[in-house]
Amino acid sequence: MSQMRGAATRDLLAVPTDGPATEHLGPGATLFRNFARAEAPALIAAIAAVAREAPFRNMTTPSGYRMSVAMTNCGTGWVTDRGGYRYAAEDPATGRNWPPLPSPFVALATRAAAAGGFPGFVPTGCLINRYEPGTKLSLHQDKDEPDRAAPIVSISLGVPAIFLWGGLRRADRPRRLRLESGDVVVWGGSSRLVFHGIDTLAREDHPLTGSHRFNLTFRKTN
Ligand code: MD3
Ligand code: FE
Repeated sequence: MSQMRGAATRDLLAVPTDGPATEHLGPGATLFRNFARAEAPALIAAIAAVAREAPFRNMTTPSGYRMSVAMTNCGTGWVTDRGGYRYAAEDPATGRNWPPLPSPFVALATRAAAAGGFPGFVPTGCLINRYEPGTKLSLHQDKDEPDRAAPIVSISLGVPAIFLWGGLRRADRPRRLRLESGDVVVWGGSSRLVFHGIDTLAREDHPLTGSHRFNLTFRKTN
């Protein structure tokens, strides 16, 4: 860090890393710590802009449960309700298209995917998850994308969380992995269908997001 920066900026960039910058997690799965750290404030501003057009909401699972994680989308959006899971161009809450995917973030996701061994990844949608203290995401597989050869690129922002990273069977005991603001994970290949989730979010304060954690998942939805 030889550049001159203001103290506030330096505090946001110079952060604890309790592990190598790049960690191979499994076949096709790579964690890039702090990969999106510099872009985090812009990503959070973009999330706020999306949420003004397409507010966060707690969707309902096909079996009727209200998800504790609040969600919105840009690009093609992931939706769940009593009718099932699907990707849709329109936000069912407003009947309007989801806001467009900001092109700098498409470029970031493409760059991360290439670093993870998936050159040419062009996401068409981004699901935005918002966690508050006490919320969690139960173990699940992401199976709603038709092109399983395409990876999913995930960016964590704000309060750290424990990612639960299981196997190809629901019963496989998950590993626990701490994901911090700016961390990027690329999930592809034979890791694409692993069961995964997020443990109950602790009550913590983060300088960029307060008590919230956000997660962006960039996906090829067609
Ligand atoms: C591994 N989100 O939106 S991101 C999801 O932090 C989701 O909000 C979590 O699981 C979150 O579906 C985890 C990491 C992630 C995302 C998608 C995956 C890991 C994945 C798809 C396949 C395998
Ligand atoms: Fe998932």
